[in-house]
Order: sequence, then C-alpha cells, then structure tokens
Amino acid sequence: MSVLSPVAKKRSDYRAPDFLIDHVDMAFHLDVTQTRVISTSRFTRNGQHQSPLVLDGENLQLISVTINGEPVTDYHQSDEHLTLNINQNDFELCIETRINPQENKTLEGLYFSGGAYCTQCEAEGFRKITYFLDRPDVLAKYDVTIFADKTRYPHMLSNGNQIDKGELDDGRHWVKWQDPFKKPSYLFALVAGNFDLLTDRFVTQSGRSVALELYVDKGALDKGHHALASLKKAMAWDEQVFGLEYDLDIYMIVAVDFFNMGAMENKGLNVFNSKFVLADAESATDDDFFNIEAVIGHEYFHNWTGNRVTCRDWFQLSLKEGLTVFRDQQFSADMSSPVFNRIKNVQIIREHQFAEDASAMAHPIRPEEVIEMNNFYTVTVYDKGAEVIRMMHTLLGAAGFRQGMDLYFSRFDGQAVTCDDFVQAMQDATQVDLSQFRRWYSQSGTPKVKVTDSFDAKTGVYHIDFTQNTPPTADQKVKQNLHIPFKFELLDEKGNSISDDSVPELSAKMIELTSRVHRITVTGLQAKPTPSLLHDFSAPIKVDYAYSHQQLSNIILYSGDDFARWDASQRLYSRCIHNLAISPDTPDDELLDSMLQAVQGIFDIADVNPALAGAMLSLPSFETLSQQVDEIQVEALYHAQRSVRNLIATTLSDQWSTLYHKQAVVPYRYVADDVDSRRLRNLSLSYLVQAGAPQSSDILLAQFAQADNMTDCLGVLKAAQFGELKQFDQLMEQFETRWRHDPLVLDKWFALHANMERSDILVRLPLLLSHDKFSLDNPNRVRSVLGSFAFYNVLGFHAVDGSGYKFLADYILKLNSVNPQVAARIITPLTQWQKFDEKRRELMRYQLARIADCQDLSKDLIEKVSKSLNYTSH
Ligand code: B3K
Ligand code: ZN
Repeated sequence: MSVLSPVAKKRSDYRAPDFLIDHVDMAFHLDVTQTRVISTSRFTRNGQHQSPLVLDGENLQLISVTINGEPVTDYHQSDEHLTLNINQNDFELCIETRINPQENKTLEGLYFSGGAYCTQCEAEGFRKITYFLDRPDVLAKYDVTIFADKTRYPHMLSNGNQIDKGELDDGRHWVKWQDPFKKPSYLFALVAGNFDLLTDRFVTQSGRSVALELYVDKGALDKGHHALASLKKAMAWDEQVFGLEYDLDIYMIVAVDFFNMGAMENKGLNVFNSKFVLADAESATDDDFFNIEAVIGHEYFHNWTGNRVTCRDWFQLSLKEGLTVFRDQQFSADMSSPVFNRIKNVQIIREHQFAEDASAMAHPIRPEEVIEMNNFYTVTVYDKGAEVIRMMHTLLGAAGFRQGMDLYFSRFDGQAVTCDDFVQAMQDATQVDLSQFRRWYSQSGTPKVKVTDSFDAKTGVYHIDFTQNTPPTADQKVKQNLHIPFKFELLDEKGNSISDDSVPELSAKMIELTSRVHRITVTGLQAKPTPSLLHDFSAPIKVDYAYSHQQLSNIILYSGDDFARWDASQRLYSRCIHNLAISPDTPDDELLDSMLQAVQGIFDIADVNPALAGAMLSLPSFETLSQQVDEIQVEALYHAQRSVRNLIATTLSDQWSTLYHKQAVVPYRYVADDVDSRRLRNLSLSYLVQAGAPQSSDILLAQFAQADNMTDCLGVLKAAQFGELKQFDQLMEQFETRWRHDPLVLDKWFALHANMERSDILVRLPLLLSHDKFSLDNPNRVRSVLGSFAFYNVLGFHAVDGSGYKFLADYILKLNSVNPQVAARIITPLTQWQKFDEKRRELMRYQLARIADCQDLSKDLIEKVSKSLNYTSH
C-alpha cells in the first residue's frame, strides 16, 4: 500500500465554505489531448475571516490566474489544491487550465470516448476540469461556451438553455449555454459529439411545453423510443403523485457506451450509460425495458430530489439517493405489478445490503467517515436509504408523507441541506415524533426481530412478543433500539385475518416497535393463530420466528398480503435447502413433501396473479441463502439449492410442461401481461431442461429458432447454461455471430460465459478476456465478465484452491491504474470474506493483501482493502 495512507474525512468535521461563488462563466476549447478550460468565477468571502482561498483541482495543467483582471503569480499549487491569499471580499477569479480528455480512462471529469466528449462530475469530478470549490454546498449559476470542430462535433451541449451560437473561420463553431438555476459543481455537464437525435415534447400540468431531446449513437434512433416514452411517463407521474413539475424548457438525455455507472442527473442534461437507454424487442430483454424505465424515472426525479434541493455535504448522499430510489420504486410499482416490484426491491436488500452490513464496509445510510466518496454509492446509502424513506411513508401515511414533502420543498428549494432537515420537515408537517426514528440514519447493521408466541388453549389467551436486537457491525459495536414499523396480521385456522378492536395493533395491522421487547395479548381465541409477519417488508430487518411447515403453507394460501405469501414460499424453500445442506444424506421427507405441495398450489396462482406466481416459483438466490447462515458452506449450499430445484423440476415436470405451453406466444410488446407470461414461460423452460424432461431440448431449440425477442432468446441460453446442455456452446456461437456488433447484446454473451458453473471456467475466462471485443477501458464489458464471475459464479469464484480469487485480484490490479472506481466496485465479493469457511477466508485475505502491496493503489481501493484487512469480528 502507498506509504502515506489517505486521511478519512469525518461527517462531524463539516464547516461552511470560506468563500461562495455565485456565478461562473466557462469556456471550453475542446481538443482531444489539449482542451483549454477558462473559467471566470465571482467569489464572495463567507463570513468574517482571513483564511486563504483553497480551490480543489486534480490532474490540471495550470496556465494562468487573474484576479479582477490582474495576473497573479503568488499562489501555491499542490497535487489536490490551488491556494491563493486574497484580501478582497468580492472578486472575480479567472483561471485557465489544460486537460487531456483522451488520456482520462477514469471516466471522471472530462473524457473522450467513442468519438465524443463527455463529463461525469459527481461526486468530485469537477475538480478534474478546473480549480473550483468542488463541494455540493457551493451553488452557482453557470454560463458555458463550447468551441470545437463543426464536422466532428455538430452537437455541443451543456446545462440549461442554449442562448447563442456562431461559427469561426477555421471550421470550428461555438455554442453558449446558460443554466438559470443555481447548482453545485457536481451537476455540471458537457457533451460534444455527432449523434442521432430523437425529439418529442411534454406539456406540463401548468401548460408549459418542454422540448425533450434524446441523443444516441448514429444509427440507434429506433432504439430510443422506449426511453423517451418512459421519460414522459415519469414527468406525468411526478406531477400526479408529488405535484412536481419540470422547470426548464428543455430536457436532454445523451446515451454513451463508456460510463462508470447507470446514469447521471446533471441539470437539464442527463448522461446515461447506453444500457439504460437503448432497447428494441430483438436486442433488449423485458428486464432491460424495465430498468430503462426505472433509471430514466430515477434521474428525472432527481430534478427535485437532488437538484432543486441538494446535499450540504457528501455524507448526506442518502438525502437525495435514498429518497430518489424510493420515488423510482413507487413509479415502477405504479407502472406494473406492485408486489413484483416490492419483491425485487427486497431481493436487493437481502442479497447485497445485508451482505454489506455483514462486511468490513458496513456503514449507516449517512456514513460517518469517508476516504473516497465514490465508494459510498452503495446499496446501503441507496437501497436501505430508500427503505428508511419508505418506513417514514408507512408511519406518516401517504397523505402525511406528501405534506412532509411539500414542506421540505417549500423550506429548502434552492438550498443544500441535510438528512436531518428532511426528517424535521416530515415531523413538522405531521406532528409525528420521529426523534427515535432518526437513529436509522446513524446506526448501521441489520436489525433482527425475534418473534415468540404462546397460546393457552384453556383460557384462549395468546401472547406474542417482538424482541429487537441489532448485532454489532465492523464500524459500530454498540447499538440502540430503533423505531420499527412492523406490519403483520394473525390468521385463524381457516386463514381469516383475526380482528379485535381492543388490540389497536391488530386493527392497524402494524406495531411500532420502539423498545427492546413489545408484547401483544389477544384473548378469546379458539386456537393458536398463525402470525403472518413483516407484511410488505415494512422494515429492512431480519425476522426470526419458528414457523411450522403448515403455518408457512397457510400464509402462502391465505395471507392478505401478497408480499407475505411470496416471503413464506421463500422461507419454505430456504428451509428445505439449508436442511439438505446440513444433512444431504438424510433429507426431511415430510418437509420436502409439504414444500412440493405448496408449489402445486402456486401453479394455481399463476392464472390469477402471474407476476406473483413467477416470483413464488423462483428459489431464493445463493446470495440470499448466504445471508441466512453464519458461515457459508459453499459446495453444500450450492448443491442443496440445485437438488431442491431439481426435485421441483422432476416431481412436477408435467405441471411445468403445462405451464410452458399455456403461455401464448404473441408478437413482442413490452406490456405487463406479456412480460409476466414470458417470465412464466422461461421459468418453466428452465425447470423442464433441468429435469431433462422428454422433448425439453426440442422445445428449447424451437424457442431459440422462433423467438422474435431477446427475452425468449436469452431464456433459452440461460436454461441451456444452467441445465449444462451440450447444445449450449453451439447456441452461444450462433448468438455471437449474430450479435458481435451490438455492444449491449455482446455484454450479455460475455456474462453468460462468465457465469458458467464449469470446472474449466478458469481456463475459459482468460480466453474471454483476450477476445477482440474485450477491453478493460469499457466498464460495461468489465462488469459483464469480471463482475458476473465474482458476484455470481459461485463455484468458480469460490474454487477451493483460491484460483478464482487470484484471477479477480490480478485484474483488479490491472484496473487500478485504468479505472479505480470500477476496480473498487468489483472487489466487493473479496471484501465479503467474513462469512466463508476458514480456508476460504484465508485465501481471500491473501489476495486482498496482495492488492494492498501494490505501490500506486488508488484511494478507492486503499479504503476498501485496508478496511477489509483490518476487520475483526465481534
Ligand atoms: N447520482 C449518480 C451517481 C453518481 C455516482 C458517482 N460515483 C446517479 C444516480 O444515482 O442517479
Ligand atoms: Zn440517484
């Protein structure tokens, strides 16, 4: 590791900026290796002090500095700052710098890729463009003029409205943009290139017409319609649900192939990973269509939750991200099946967020200490953050929540604020006491609620106790009791929900847990009820209750909460799998029988609620199962999961066949009913193939030949891969030949290969990486191969000789110097060594130590690796 360890910033060290900037005028003279950036900013001293002006800046070649037009030479330049001693309280500072966009493979700041210029400034990328107060609480208005060659860069875009343009004699042209809204530097954007343009209009509820512009690679115009339609849906939804209207006259989206994450909500000029824009039936799956709608919505919703009201400092990231994820989840739920969407949200928490809590990277949704901010765009800040917002929604009710949102905007529009400010607005608008609730922002870890009950048949009295406890995490040993909204119901023998007016929690179907133990007593019962717990996953917690198999079956059949029905099905599967993992030679036949019977029942649900049935017929993922045990026994758990799936596949092969053939094959449309039907069809196909059912490979090949869409095509490949069919390689070859020129589809091909559970996977992977279409510079490609392998190839990555870990570490070391952000993302599975057996723990730590030894390790990796290596369990 580097000799000088970077110092962590602490949330408690926040200080208001010494200077403010109210206006910036920027000129960009674009050049692939020598871009000139001239930025002229109006500064004001903030308060009474004599402190120097310290600007952030990285990898900049400084050309000149002037103050109020006078050249300045008395400044101090370091790797990360430019310091100036200034006496004036108000002054204009003009700085000229040069940057090299082509060399910038970090894809942060201004970079050149795929023939276009593009920026990414969140969190701290603006400092790679010019010296600035690069922090979210400095809000300024921007005027931006861009100069570049007209033929190669006919489109030159920045935030706000285009107010002027012109041509120069040398073949260059210029465009001037003005953003009327004050914004932090992280929302700045610039794009220049030669694109195809799709346009549309949206008329807001107050009657303003907004121009919508979608810029895509040449030739990809037909693939932009779904994204544009999604944008219009999102704009209408935000007006209907939150009364929020778009505020500029133009909304631009640009799709680029080289991007570190999904998309970025720059004011008026979103930049998107093309994966979340481009789609047509042939090349994109239903999931892709879904994700496009969700991400388009997410970035659009940021215009209010993030841009109009932004974060005071980066520790408050969940203020905008948790809230905006919650908003995009509500939007997606309203666009299709609410329960299916809720299940998806919960799966992310259980697979990834619980794992983060259990690792050395555990942190509260509002972190206390950060070395590299890019490391904190996490499932905790985003998805657990959204769950925390959802809990407020539950506690305040939809109307109360809306009042809170209205107050939040009226109080803080145009400001940079904190998570506390948000909660205070919610509390002030509704008078609901959220003081204990605020602990969710400062306490990390996954709370557990243990539920125990007892019934006295003689007296008919039933007690049920809820005991909360949050186990210590890597970052925080002592935990406090939380305010937990816990939705539930009690079912009688016939599956009816028991009501009793004298027990308010029963009528409300919710208990608010605040103390360690909470007891409810119900009298006058004939028999012991079945508690159906944590409806709708009303809190991001684990629930421990000793359900009988019968109780789980009852919930599956009768609970009034579809989420609880799904959850019960997952508990039943999980129980079978863990049971078999522990004693593979002595299966519990009674348990397996009741599981199979339950599955039989679920087939009937398919007719009434195909979205729910699709989810209920899918087994919990290996990642979810892993978070249910203290120590993961890789092979045992993996094989047990496969065996249970096999049992369901073979015992019920007739039902799978019927379900498969019941799904009408219709020309592709992305509409909810068809999506649900395709899901059931492909699920059935995969079970049929796994069971080796007669004709299954004929069915599979026929589907491959006839499919008019990527969902059905990929369904075949996945089934063939999972079922280890001999045809797999041949189908993959055909697929490659057809799609090798479509980068997004090729990513799917790479991922399918990387996920193959074959003993020779570590021989195949290097071949994949030497494929002419593989490049470490392209984050999507890296994620398809290395990300898929490390996150999802259970047996390959966790090969007992450590070869999978070594393989990942080798590439992380290479990526370290190319793109540290992506390297720090895909190292995650290695940092989660704590839950594995001793031998694997050692092997994983060995690779982490190897990475730590690297001389020029990025801050991103130093933070993750050092935390992981210093971890001691409690
Ligand atoms: N706000 C961006 C994420 C920026 C990530 C920087 N490493 C996208 C989003 O959450 O909408
Ligand atoms: Zn976001």
